[in-house]
Amino acid sequence: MSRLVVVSNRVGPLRGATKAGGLAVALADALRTRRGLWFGWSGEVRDGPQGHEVQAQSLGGVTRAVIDLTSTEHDDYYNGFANRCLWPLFHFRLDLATFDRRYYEGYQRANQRFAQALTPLLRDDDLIWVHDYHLLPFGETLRDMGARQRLGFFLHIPWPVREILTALPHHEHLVRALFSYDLVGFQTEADLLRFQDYVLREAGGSQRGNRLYAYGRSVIAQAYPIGIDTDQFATLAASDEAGHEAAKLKAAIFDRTQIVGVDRLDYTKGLPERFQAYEKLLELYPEAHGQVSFLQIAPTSRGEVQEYIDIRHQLDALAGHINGRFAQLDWTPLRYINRAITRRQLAGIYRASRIGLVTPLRDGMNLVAKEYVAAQDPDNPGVLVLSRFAGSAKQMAAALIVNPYDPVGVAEAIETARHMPLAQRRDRHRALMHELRRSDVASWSQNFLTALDHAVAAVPPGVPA
Ligand code: ADQ
Repeated sequence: MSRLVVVSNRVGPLRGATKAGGLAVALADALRTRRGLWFGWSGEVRDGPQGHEVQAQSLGGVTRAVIDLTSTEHDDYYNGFANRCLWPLFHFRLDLATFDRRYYEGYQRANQRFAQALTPLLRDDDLIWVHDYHLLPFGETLRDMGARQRLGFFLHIPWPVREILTALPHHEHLVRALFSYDLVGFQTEADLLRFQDYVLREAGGSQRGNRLYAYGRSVIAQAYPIGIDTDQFATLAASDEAGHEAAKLKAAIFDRTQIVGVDRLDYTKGLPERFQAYEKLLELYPEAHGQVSFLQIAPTSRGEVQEYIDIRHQLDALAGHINGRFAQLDWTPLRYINRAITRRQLAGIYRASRIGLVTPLRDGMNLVAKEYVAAQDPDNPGVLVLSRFAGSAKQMAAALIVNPYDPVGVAEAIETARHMPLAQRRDRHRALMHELRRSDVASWSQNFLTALDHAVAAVPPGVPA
């Protein structure tokens, strides 16, 4: 079996699996099986020559190799092009995207430095798996440096529609760079279709099965919807430790119906719209007053970026407004916690919540929706209210699917969830769990790696360019 090399902007821990999310665990598992190497940014910013050194560390046959970013790289590559340009654009938010040539050049340079640092560590028969929008050109850069190994890429966020993508001054360079990979994976069929649409219509390429031809090269493009560690998470949620967290929460809300939202504080997650839908619920259904309690957990993320500072202020104001308007001496309608919590706490809180609100405006997949379902008690499960714009909505049709831009519709769905009979809750939960077990995170990484194992790099003779 070839050695696996995973490349991602952030490198997960090799130990401490219960603290890390499902993705880090799944990648660490795949790396252990294949005695692999995980390469990327250390998470540290350091100027000066020592930041250029690769720091490597091995544990149980897996090597973790990282480099620091300089402050300029951190500003231009990470905060700049990745998070102020590609992130909003790929989430259909052209209005929030900043186009700055300096950011783009910084992005290219950082990708180059990553490739330079990784090249000496590579072996001829490695299988290289590159992750996410920070590293779109990484494969091309690596090939320019002579790499001939099989190279795969997975995009965790949505692929945008052609009309939005073409607003990016460097769109062609970035798409062309993807053709240096042997296999490109997307979260959903819809993302795949939008990618194909760009290749066929904008790049004048062609298609045969799942192989796309353009720029004189070819690549296999497929959808691989990511999952969670379903059974492991369900076990965690049923554990005594998680039960302890659930009991604490229940003591705080008495026997009110708990509604929960858990997200990174990001404008793609639809948080102001969700708060407004909750306000609408309290406006339309006065009988719900004192009967429901909404807990939103949203730790600050990318806190140096202006658009994230803005959304945080907006949420602070909305939370204050809703509580000011509806709170009673013995009832706080909305509790908003601006902090990260442990996975055990998370599992307990999901399980103690009768309604899970997952209402992003646009999301590659959204793992919170899957975790919420996996954490439920199968005998008395809660109800998931899920945005149609989350990648997970296609696989989770047994949830209550909503349009996050419609506060009345979301309020009505919450009300339906509040009164849903046990038999219906169980049926929906069973259907959702069936799918979550069928496509968990281990099968996601296995499917991708099996396809990459078999991907052929060369363009067969006589195919259209
Ligand atoms: P994210 O945008 O980060 O991921 P999501 O898929 O929901 O979104 O994953 C978030 C993870 O962080 C979950 O495992 C969740 O439990 C955890 N988390 C969130 N808030 C937390 C809190 N307050 N405390 C502790 N943990 C918290 C990107 C894409 C998604 C895609 C994933 C994986 O944007 O669409 O599903 O990658 O591919």
